[in-house]
Amino acid sequence: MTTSEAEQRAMQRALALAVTPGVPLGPNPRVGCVLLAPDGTTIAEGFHRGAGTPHAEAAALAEAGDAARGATAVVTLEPCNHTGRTGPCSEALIAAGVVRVVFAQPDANPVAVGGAGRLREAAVEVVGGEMIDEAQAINRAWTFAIAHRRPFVTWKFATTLDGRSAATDGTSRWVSSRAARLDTHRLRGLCDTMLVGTSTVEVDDPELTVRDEVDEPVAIQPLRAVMGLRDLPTDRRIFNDRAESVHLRTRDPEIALAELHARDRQHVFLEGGPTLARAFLAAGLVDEVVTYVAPMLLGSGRSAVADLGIHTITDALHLHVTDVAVLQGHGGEDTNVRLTMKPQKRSS
Ligand code: AOF
Ligand code: ZN
Repeated sequence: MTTSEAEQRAMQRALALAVTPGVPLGPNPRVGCVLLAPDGTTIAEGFHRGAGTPHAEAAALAEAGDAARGATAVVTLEPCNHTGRTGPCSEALIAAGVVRVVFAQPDANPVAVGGAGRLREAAVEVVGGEMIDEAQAINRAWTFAIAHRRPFVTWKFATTLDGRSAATDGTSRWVSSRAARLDTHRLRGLCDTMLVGTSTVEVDDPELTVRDEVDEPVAIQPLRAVMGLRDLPTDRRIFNDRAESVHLRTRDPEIALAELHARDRQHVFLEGGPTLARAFLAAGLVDEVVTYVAPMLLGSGRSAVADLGIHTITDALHLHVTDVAVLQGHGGEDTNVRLTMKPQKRSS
């Protein structure tokens, strides 16, 4: 079944509504909805404002009132079919007299699944998959976490030109420039979990909060998770009251991610040291790598990742570059480069 030009325009609008600034990045998906009259004009719009608030469809229906009868609902995610924090949107659309639903991304969430089927049962016309790529990109981590039953993992590190993340005396401030550090905070803010190992907490004592240009913590902070078996002193900065923190008593990346998934976490920002990085890489649990390269040489010192047991070049772990950004230095600081990469899955 095809969609009309008015429906395609409405989907563009619904995608824009979904990413309205201020809407939290999780744990719920960001969703937009536009209700169209039979002549293609807009009756009402809605978007989801975060867990516990009405779904996008419900928000649009509330605005439309009786005008929803005979309407087409254009929505970025397949309407849900469950009673969770709110009621099922499939039933709300049927009750309101909506006759046609165009959605982008199917909902694979096991608790919500089945909306399209329920609507069809009630003789509502349903078209799925319209602008699906754009819709999935909006909720990349949410979509990934449902498909893989674990959070998406971004491993971030800063390095010198010769692949060192700290000098031999352990000092690592300041490998990257201020512009690169600010950029890191922006990326931290796009995740819902910061993850490091116990040794990073012992040695570097990072606060792991997201801070703005004037070094003030932003309003919504990711969970700060530390993994490892060792006990930690409670006076470490990671345990201060500026954000939530949790100690995951395991060294196993898979178990750590399972625990975070159980807490509804969908995007982990891995900022641990070389040992933790190796554990995640060896387990095939790194989905994205973000690297800040500083024009600096050390010649010795700690590598960004511990020994991967690779002894010949043909065994190298390859990454595919998806983005390159130049972070211009200010006030005498040099330019840094940010590489975003995807690890290539190994056949063996
Ligand atoms: C949303 N907003 O606009 C739509 C959602 O936490 P609950 O009980 O409200 O349910 C969340 C699930 O509902 C979500 O994971 C997704 O599968 C479905 N649709 N959720 O938060 C929306 N349309
Ligand atoms: Zn819903």
